[in-house]
Amino acid sequence: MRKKGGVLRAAVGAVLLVPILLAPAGCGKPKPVLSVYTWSDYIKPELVRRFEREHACRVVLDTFESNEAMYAKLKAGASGYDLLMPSSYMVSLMHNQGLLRRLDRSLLPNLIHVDPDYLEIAADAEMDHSVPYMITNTGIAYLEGRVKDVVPSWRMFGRTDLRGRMTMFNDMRETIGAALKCLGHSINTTNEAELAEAEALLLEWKKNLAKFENEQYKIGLASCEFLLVHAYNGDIFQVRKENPDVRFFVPEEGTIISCDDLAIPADAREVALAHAFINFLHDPAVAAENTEFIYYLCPNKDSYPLLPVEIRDNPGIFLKPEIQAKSEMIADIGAANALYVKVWDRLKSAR
Ligand code: N2P
Repeated sequence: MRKKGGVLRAAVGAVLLVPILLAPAGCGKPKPVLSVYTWSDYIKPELVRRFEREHACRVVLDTFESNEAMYAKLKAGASGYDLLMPSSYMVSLMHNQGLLRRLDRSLLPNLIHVDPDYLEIAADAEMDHSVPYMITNTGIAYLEGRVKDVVPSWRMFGRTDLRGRMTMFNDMRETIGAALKCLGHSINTTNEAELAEAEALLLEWKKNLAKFENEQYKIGLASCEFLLVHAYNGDIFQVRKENPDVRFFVPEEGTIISCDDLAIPADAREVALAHAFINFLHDPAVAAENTEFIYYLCPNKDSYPLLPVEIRDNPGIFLKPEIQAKSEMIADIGAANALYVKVWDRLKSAR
């Protein structure tokens, strides 16, 4: 129960607090805050600090674990973000719903460095409402000293001897996509028979999995709790720094390639600062430094010559042409998305 006078004390407290909260840390005007909603471990921290110094601002990073989780949070009313990093298929969906702001190209001179080869296949080739940030792909990571007879295939998730020590993504399109690829189908299929085949395969694999999840697998693999995991390429090259026994391959059946884009939500407040951040990230020297740190590829053509040879020669980052030919990007499949949701819901609740 509230004590008598509690409301008054709270009001007086609030009055006293307001000047403290509004007061800048030093003197002068409070710094503007750029609020970025992104994936974890997805930008070199020193670059964020550099941008803050150069633009006399603060950058606050909030993270999401999947495109669907990000979208659900925004749809539930989360506002206050100035910059988002969804994958291209989610950008298309959000753009079609009027959730993104058209970019002001006069504030983005560095876009001349964006790789034209990538733009040829990009959903937003004109960079009207999004700019490509990083190209990623998924694959399988494992501990070389602990997993024998590795074959470079998605079928590794069928290995009963690894039961309870493997994880797959808690990500509908990635995980159903892995099973579809394993079966030789498109990751964007809307054919119900193909989806049913993928569901049956995933039900088998699920018996061998410790869980579906997107973050703990990194530390779980580094600490040997998990022996084999469905993984993002860059995350794993970051983990390898901690445990050199970690190996990564892109399955021979092909994989999912994603491009995560930089996009400004329609209700952003720090619009100029968001443009400045996009422009900063496409400075070739910044793009190369970022890629060298996070091991994801920024599609910035003038940054490629600045990359160290171990990145340029890494087949987990620059895919071999034969694997690339079998790989696909997730597309926005419109109403057919409901078919995937049904498969996913059944799979998640199955015992
Ligand atoms: C970073 C994962 C980013 C890849 N942790 C998502 N496309």
